[in-house]
Amino acid sequence: MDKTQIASLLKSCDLFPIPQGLKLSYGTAGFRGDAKLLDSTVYRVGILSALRSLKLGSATIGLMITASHNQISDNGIKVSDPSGGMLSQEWEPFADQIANAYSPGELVSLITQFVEKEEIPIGDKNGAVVWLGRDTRPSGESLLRAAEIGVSSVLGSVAIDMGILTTPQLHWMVRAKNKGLKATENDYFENLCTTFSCLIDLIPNNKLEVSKLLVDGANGVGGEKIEMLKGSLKNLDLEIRNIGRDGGVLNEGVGADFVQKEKVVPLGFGLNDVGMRCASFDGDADRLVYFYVPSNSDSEKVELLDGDKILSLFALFIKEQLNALEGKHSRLGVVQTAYANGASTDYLKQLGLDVAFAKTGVKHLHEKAAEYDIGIYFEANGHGTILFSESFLSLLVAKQKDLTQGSEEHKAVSRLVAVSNLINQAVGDALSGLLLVEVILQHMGWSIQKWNELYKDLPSRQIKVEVPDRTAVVTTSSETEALKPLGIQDAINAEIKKYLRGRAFIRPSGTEDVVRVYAEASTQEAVDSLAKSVAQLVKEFLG
Ligand code: G16
Repeated sequence: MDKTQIASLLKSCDLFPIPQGLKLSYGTAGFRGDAKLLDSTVYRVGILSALRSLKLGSATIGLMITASHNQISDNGIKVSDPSGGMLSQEWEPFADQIANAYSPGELVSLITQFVEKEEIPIGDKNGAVVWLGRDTRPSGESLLRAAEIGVSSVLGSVAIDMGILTTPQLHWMVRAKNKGLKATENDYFENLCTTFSCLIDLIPNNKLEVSKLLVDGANGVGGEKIEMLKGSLKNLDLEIRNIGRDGGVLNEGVGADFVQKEKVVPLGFGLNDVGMRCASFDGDADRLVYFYVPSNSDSEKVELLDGDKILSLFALFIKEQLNALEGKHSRLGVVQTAYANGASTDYLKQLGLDVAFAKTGVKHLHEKAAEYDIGIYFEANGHGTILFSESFLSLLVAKQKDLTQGSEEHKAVSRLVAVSNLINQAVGDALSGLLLVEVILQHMGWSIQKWNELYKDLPSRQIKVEVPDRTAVVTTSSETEALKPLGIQDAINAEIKKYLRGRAFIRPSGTEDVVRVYAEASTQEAVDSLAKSVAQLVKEFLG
């Protein structure tokens, strides 16, 4: 790096001193924490994004300011690689190092070493390009400015503010841009409408009365965006609540994380909505869950259709289309995490599917799903999508041209091609996921209740435990057993043994300052008791 570049970094770095005592690590989906403490981190990730772009031939990189499901006072940062997927995990240690470099000298020295090691063509005539997006958090705007300064401190780089977006919109746009496709927000919406309409037209005997879908927007960006899309969607009657306009607070008593963890109605929903099909987004609209208030309900409890059930619905539909294809045997696989309900895994296996497991975090599931011709991945919390390999997609497109229009095989191929265009190929996307669920339900002629009957969830419970240092919990790579603190796993095993179909594990969250406890057992009473005793063990060993 030449002197001018070093001077530029030193100058901008002075604007963003690291708060005393702050120690952050690149977590499940980037850096996250109290927004007031994040200026220096976001500025540094701005620098990293510019370097990443330069390393990859000035390809466009995405930088999203969001803390997704976390409380409104938090914020964070997610980085999209040129493919639209998450930042390559190989760069995470560098992200950790620079985020925690206290002095400007240390920061510049780390960057200099990294630039040399990675042979990053800094100072070349083609500069870096970074697209910035943010969710609706009030802290987003000033953090975005810090990111811009970070990007611009790498000389010749351009930071473009794309405005308020959902995380999956930014990932989609970055992917499209780097593929040389139309990549504006309008293009994103237009693509959703066209492909949704195409799938609706392919529904056999499409004379169904379409019932209203109620959407909980988590008082965040997703509600706003689906409201914009609403008028352009044919065959879909939407009512959107929790858009964040009537004093509702982001993720507070609303949203996918709340509904999935608590299994109760979000604010704005209640006994008047008994039996209605409802969907819930999270704060940056990359997660989706469905729910309904059961008819026998006299409480706030809901019937939850989580990521596992969405995965099962998608798998069933894709499998049905693949079965209609002659010739090549395709590799369809599904990917889950340790949080997947045991009953969903049993169901998927009964369907004859290849079920793989990955660690928590879409970056891990995405990688695994990309190994198949069609890989469907979902976390129970509602984060997931369907990936089509380039080679399999080319084969489908060629088939679509060759086959006789109107034949059953042609329709099946056309549905698969349309799904590959509708569903976000970059990352889990609540908007495109919702549209696909709606098409499939109409295709099957199913109500939400009928969909729910695919299998019955084993009773489960998740608890968050606050401890002084969550990093004291170290798990095996599958995350199902704790290696540290020593002795805790034996104690957990002893508890599990007491329960029929008992299963439980602990892991440190990579987005919140808590240890997560997950438990399953044959009855709700049993699982509540198992989760409680495991949480107690966490407190005893780490408290
Ligand atoms: C992020 C990740 C998800 C992960 C979730 C919870 O979601 O993208 O893959 O499941 O965090 O992670 P953890 O259990 O480590 O806190 P989001 O929607 O918050 O960005």
